[in-house]
Amino acid sequence: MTYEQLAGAAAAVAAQLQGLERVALYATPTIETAVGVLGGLLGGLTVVPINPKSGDRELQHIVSDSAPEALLASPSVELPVALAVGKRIDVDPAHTALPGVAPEPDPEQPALILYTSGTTGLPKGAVLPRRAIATNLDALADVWEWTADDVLVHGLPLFHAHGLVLGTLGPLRRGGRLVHLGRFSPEAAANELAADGTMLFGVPTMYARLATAAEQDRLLAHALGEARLLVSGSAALPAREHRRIEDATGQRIVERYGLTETLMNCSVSARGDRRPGYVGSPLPGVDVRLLDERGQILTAADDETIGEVHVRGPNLFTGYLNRPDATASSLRDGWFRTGDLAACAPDGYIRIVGRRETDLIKTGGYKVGAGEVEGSLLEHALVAEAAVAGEPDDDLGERIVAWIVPGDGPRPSEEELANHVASLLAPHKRPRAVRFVDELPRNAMGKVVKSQLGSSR
Ligand code: MCA
Ligand code: AMP
Repeated sequence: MTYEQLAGAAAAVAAQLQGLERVALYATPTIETAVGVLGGLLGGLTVVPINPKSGDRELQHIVSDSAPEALLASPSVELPVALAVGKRIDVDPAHTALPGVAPEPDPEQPALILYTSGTTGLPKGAVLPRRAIATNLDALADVWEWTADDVLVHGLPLFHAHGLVLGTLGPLRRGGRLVHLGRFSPEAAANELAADGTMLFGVPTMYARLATAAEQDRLLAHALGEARLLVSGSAALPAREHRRIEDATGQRIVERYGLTETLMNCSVSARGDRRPGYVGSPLPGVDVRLLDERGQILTAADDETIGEVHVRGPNLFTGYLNRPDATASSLRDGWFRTGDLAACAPDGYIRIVGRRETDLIKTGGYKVGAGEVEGSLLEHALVAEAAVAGEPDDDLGERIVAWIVPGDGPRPSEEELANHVASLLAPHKRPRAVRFVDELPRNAMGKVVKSQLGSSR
């Protein structure tokens, strides 16, 4: 779509949303999602993007928690029953209305509510105000020298910050172009970069697959090598993949670090030193500090002393929807506690080394709470006890593994349990391996000791 067509189609959506405050968006990887989110934001509403592959439990939770007054969806999609939100509004890119010049709402007004997993329970809705999105995109433009001349290429899902905020609102804020692949594949990404793409956004799993493809295909490697910027984020990019991409393409990946709640905190700049394992320096306007176990601010920038990353700045969310408890424990005196552990190098570069919570798993760049997967496994009639943890995986970074004590009756198959989770939650939350055990290792309090799961039988 041209900017003129997009403005007309978004105005048509905004016109249908008049008088509403909060709208859900069935965020398929299609142009309708871009038009829908833009229409909502143009109309001054809060948009709640929904993973179209969500299972029933997630849909019920998101709908009851965020209480949207309407749902934006492409006219061609058949919606799941659990998404029976009052009013359905079709997003048709061919519709057009005269773009109005509504005044920009208050910068503190919520623009997006993005659902993100925690260690226990169902995902929490992070409320992102307009100023967080605007300032963060401008800070990224600054460090990446991102302009209207850039053509961004990616195949990220459009219901998370990476694909939607950075990957969709990002190019629009610059007045540049976006080519969404619909579905990621190394070949599709390389074809677009070989055409006129200048930047690629991806999660480490995508770069691992690109590295394998580039090692086998010189033309594909050349296309990656010619890009202005290859940017990785959402999970740690292993140094190995960084080097494989460099060896095959001559191009070094730029890594950046963020969270749904904070958007982007740190990045290597376009002209910066692209060292494997480092996510660069804090973005302009963003304060980052590391705290040790006693809560003392670390002063050593020795690249060795490890502390928890705390972040402050205009990029922060305002809190979790309907969860004052969770907001209060993560956001104190303007600082957000990320739960990530890092060291700081003498030149200010941050190196993320791990996470405080072992119950959070990053798989393919998706954050998944172990508790959420355990809860859905326990809903299966043939499961007596369940424990879930992440294990290293060359492709996904971490894979979800479930330890199951079967109940009375036949033992369920691995596939049956994976499908069960995939139907209640989203398919990316399904266990990739299931291990049946007689009992789970527990401490004196009865709590499962996850570090001993590997040795349980
Ligand atoms: C497989 N499938 C199933 C089942 N098994 N469907 C139903 N039931 C099952 N049992 C389907 C899947 O839905 C998928 O469909 C296809 O089969 C392949 O599944 P899978 O192997 O899981 O997918 P994949 O090919 O491994 O996906 C890898 C990926 C993906 C493309 C890298 O993980 C991905 O898109 N990751 C991006 C995550 C992301 O954007 N995170 C940002 C969070 P289909 O292929 O059609 O889906 S924001 C964030 O982290 C912060 C802010 C930041 O810093 O960015
Ligand atoms: P999410 O909750 O899905 O927004 O995921 C945020 C988490 O992704 C952060 O807390 C980090 O653990 C992880 N993350 C994002 N980018 C990076 C990165 N470049 N390196 C390491 N971890 C990252």
